[in-house]
Amino acid sequence: MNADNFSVKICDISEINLKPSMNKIVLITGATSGIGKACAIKFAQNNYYLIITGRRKEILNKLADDLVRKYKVEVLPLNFDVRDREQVKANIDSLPDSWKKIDVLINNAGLAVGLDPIQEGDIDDWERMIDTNIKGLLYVSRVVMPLMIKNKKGHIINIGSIAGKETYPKGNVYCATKHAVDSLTKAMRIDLLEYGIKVTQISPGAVETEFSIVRFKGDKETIGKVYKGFTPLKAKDVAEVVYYVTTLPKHVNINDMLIMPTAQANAGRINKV
Ligand code: NDP
Ligand code: 8X3
Repeated sequence: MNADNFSVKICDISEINLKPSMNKIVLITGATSGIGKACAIKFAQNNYYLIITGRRKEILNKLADDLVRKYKVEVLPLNFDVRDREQVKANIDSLPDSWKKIDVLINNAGLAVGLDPIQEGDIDDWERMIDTNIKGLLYVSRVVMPLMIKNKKGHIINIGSIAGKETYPKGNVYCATKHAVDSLTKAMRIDLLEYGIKVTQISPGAVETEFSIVRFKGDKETIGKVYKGFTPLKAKDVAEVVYYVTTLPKHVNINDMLIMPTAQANAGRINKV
C-alpha cells in the first residue's frame, strides 16, 4: 500500500491493547460526505473504531482528525477509488491484523450521474454508475467477507435506494445498479448464512446530500429544484437507522429497510408545496 494512505493514520490499534469486546470496528466506504460521513459520526459517537474511505484525500483526512479529536476514537482513513480493484485489495489487505477484525462493513460509496431517457443516455455516465455502485461494492465486499468469515462475525450493510425497489422515468441505469444492490444483498445473505454474518440493506428515498450535485454535474438551477417544497431526509436520519440495525441481539437481523421522507410516497410521488 502507498505509505501516503497512512499519512494521517491516527493509531494502530494493535499498539493499544484493544480488548475485542470493548471497541468494535466499522469500515465505511464513501465517508467524505452525505450518508457515509453521517454514519462515521454516529459510529464514532458510539465508540466504534473507524476505517473510513473515499477518493477526496484532504476531506477524508480532515474528517479522521475531527472524529479523533471530538470522540476520542481511533480512525484509519484509506484513500482509494472503489472502482479500482487493485487499490481496494491492496488497501484492505495492508491493514494491520487488529484492524482486519471488521465488525460492520457499510457499503455506501455510490452515485447517480445524469437523468436522461435511456435512448439518449451518456455511456460514460452509465459506466461510472455500474463501476461504482455494483463493481465497487463487490470489490470491497470480496476482500472483507473472507475476513468476516475468518473472524466468525460480521454485519454487512448495503446502502440501496428506493431506486432499487422501483424504476422511475429517466432513472434507468441508476435504478438498475440499485436493483443489483438489492439482489446482491439477498445473495450475500444466502451465501454467508452458514457463517452467521448478518446482511442488511437500507434503502432511502430522497436524502439531501451531495448526491444531486453529482447527478446533475453541478447544474445549480436543477439542483436547486430537487429538494424544494418538501422536507427531504437528512444524512443523519439514515445514519440513525444504519446504526440501529447494528444494535440488535445476535439472533435478530433486519434484512431490508426502506426509509422515506414523510412527504415522499414512492419514487415518483413527492408532496411538494
Ligand atoms: P454523496 O455524494 O454525498 O456521497 C457519496 C460518497 O460516495 C462520497 O463520500 C464519495 O466520496 C463516495 N464515492 C463516490 N464514488 C466513489 C468512488 N469511485 N470511490 C470511492 N468513493 C466514492 O451522496 P449520498 O451520501 O447521498 O450517497 C451515499 C449512498 O446513498 C450512495 O450509494 C447513493 O446511491 C445512496 N442513496 C442516496 C440517496 C439520496 O437521495 N441522496 C437516496 C438513496 C440512496 P469521494 O467523492 O470522496 O470519493
Ligand atoms: C437516490 C434516490 O429517488 O433520486 O437513490 O433515486 S432517487
